[in-house]
Amino acid sequence: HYVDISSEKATFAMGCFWAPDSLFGSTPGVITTRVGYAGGSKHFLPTYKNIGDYTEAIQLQYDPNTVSYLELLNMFWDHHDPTAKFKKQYSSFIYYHNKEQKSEAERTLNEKKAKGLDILTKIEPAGEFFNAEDYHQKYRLRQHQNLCKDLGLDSGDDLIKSHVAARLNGYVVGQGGIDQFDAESLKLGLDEATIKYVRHLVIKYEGQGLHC
Ligand code: MHO
Repeated sequence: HYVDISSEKATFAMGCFWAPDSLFGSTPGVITTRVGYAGGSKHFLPTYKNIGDYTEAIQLQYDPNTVSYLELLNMFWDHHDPTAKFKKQYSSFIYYHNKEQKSEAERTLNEKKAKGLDILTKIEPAGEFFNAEDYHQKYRLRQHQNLCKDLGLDSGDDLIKSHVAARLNGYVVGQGGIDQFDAESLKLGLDEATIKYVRHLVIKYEGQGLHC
């Protein structure tokens, strides 16, 4: 049956983009994810090897009826250290897509500052987002080439556009947890063998957190 899903974008930079790709990928309401480079100079094409003044970032497409921007912001704050000084590649940014996102981002940042935290996060309008190289898309899922093959996820573009890829990229490192996986594995259209393979990984890594 057809479900009309409205979607919005959110873009965050919170260090190496592999971890947030898994974190958000298995979050209910997140539809697709892509990792790339944001916030740098115009007329420059950033790559991983030649990133210039760009920052590693993640862009989500999400259903605001299932997950709110505020919930995503809370995950942003909770899953990196916004007080740590890094080179620009790994710096903390919120790139807003509209006025509402801007004011919510500012409000949460001011709350942190009011607690005395020296927050280095910058809030900027979302500009052009350059997809990272294929080998960075769904980095954790890609470590299981058998899965990608079975699911027909061959190219970086497949990995960017696929909802199933977004979710599995979280589940293979335990994000989302086993109860959530069991509740949605059939809805994702996974076959029995895939479910068995992924289940084992969710159980193995659940609660271990993310690293880069
Ligand atoms: N420590 C990781 C960071 C990769 S990340 C996509 C590495 O250099 O392999 O910047």
